[in-house]
Amino acid sequence: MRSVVKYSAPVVAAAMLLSACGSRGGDGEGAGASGGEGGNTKTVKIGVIAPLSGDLAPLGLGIKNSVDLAVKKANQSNLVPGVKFEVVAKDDEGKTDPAKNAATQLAADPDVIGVVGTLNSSTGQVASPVLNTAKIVMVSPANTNPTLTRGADPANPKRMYPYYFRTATTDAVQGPFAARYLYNKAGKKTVATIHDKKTYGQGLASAFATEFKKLGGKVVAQETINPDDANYQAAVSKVKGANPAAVYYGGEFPQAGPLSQQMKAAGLNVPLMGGDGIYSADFIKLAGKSGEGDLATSVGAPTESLDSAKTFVSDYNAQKYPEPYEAYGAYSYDAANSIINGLKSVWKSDSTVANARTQMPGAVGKVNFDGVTGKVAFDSYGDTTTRILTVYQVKGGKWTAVNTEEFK
Ligand code: ABU
Repeated sequence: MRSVVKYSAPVVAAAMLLSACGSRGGDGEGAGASGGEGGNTKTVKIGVIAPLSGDLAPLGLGIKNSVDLAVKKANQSNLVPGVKFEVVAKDDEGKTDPAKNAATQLAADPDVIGVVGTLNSSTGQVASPVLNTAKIVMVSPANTNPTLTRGADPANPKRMYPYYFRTATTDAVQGPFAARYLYNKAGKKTVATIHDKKTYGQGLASAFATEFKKLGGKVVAQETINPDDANYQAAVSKVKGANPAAVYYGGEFPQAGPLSQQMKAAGLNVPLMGGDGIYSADFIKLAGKSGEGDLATSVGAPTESLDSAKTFVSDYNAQKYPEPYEAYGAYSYDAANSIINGLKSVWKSDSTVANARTQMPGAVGKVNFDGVTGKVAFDSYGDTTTRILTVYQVKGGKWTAVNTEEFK
C-alpha cells in the first residue's frame, strides 16, 4: 500500500529552496563547493585505465583505489572551488584492444579532464594517441618504457604526445640501475636475460644488458618466453646450459613467478631478477619457496618508509579498500593530484571542461608539489624529474628493500 504524506505550504516552499541550493552547491561539502564567483558546481571526471580483472588486477586495483582516494580528499577539502571530481574506471585487462576501447570511451565523455593509467607500456602506447587527439591529459603511474615520452631513437629524443605524462621513472634508468646492483653490489659477473617479447619486457631486458656489458659483465644467453604459455622449460634448459650467475627477466609477475619456480626445479639455482613488473606480492605467491633470494627493482623509495606517505597509507587503510595499494598506489595518487592541481591552476568560475582541457598540458607540465612519493614535477618530455629506485629481495617470503638510491 502506498503511503501518502501531506505537507503544509510553508514546508513545501522550504523544501524547494533547499533543493535549489543543493543543485548549485553540490553535495553539501561546504559553501565553497560552488564556483569561486558564485557559479554552479561542475562535476569533472578523472578516468582510470588499468587492469581491473585478469592476472594483473592486483596492480590495477591498487591504481584505481589510490585515484579514488585522491579524488575523495580533493572533494573533501574543496581543492578546486566549483569542481566536484568523480572517478570513471575502465578495465583494460592489461591488453591493448581493451585499452584502446577504454581510451575511446573516455575520449567521448565531455566531462573527462584527465586519465590516470595505464599500467602496461604496451597499453600506454595505444591509449596515449587516442587521448592526445581528444586533448585529454594522461598521467601514467606505471608505464616505464622510454619510447612513450621520447620516441624510438634515444639518441634523438622527440616528445611523442604533449598530453602524456608519467610519475614513474623509465626503464632507461631502471635497467642500468638493476645492472649496477647485480654487477657491483651482488657480485654477479655473468647473466642470462629472458623477456616476454612485450614492449616493457623487451625494452627493460635490453637496457639492463647494455649497462651490464658496459660494466664488464658477460651476457651468456638471451632467451624469450611466450607470456601466454605456462611452461618455460625450453628457455630454462637453454639458459641452464650457459651457466649464468643470475637470470634477468624482462616481464611481469604472472610469468616471472612460475619461471622462477621452473628454473629452480630444473636445477638452475641462481637468483632471478626483474623490474617493477615483478614487484608484487603475487610474484611470491606464484614462485613459492623458489622465490627466496630473487630480486626486483621498483620505482621510488618503499612507500612505507617515506614520511611523505604516512597520511596516504593511513587514509588508504581507513577506506578499507579490499585490495592493497601495491607497487603503483602512491604513484597513482600523485598522478591524480597532478591532474587535480593542474586543473586548479586554470579553472575559473566561467570555465568549461572543453576549454580547460586545452590548458592542461601547460598546467600539468608546470606542477611542482610535495607528493606522496616526493617532489612531483615533469621535464619537457613529460617524464618525472625523480630518478629514485629501490632494489627489493625476497627474504622470509616477503619483499624486503635492500638498496634505495637516486640514479646518477
Ligand atoms: N612498468 C612495469 C609494468 C608496466 C609496463 O611498463 O609495462
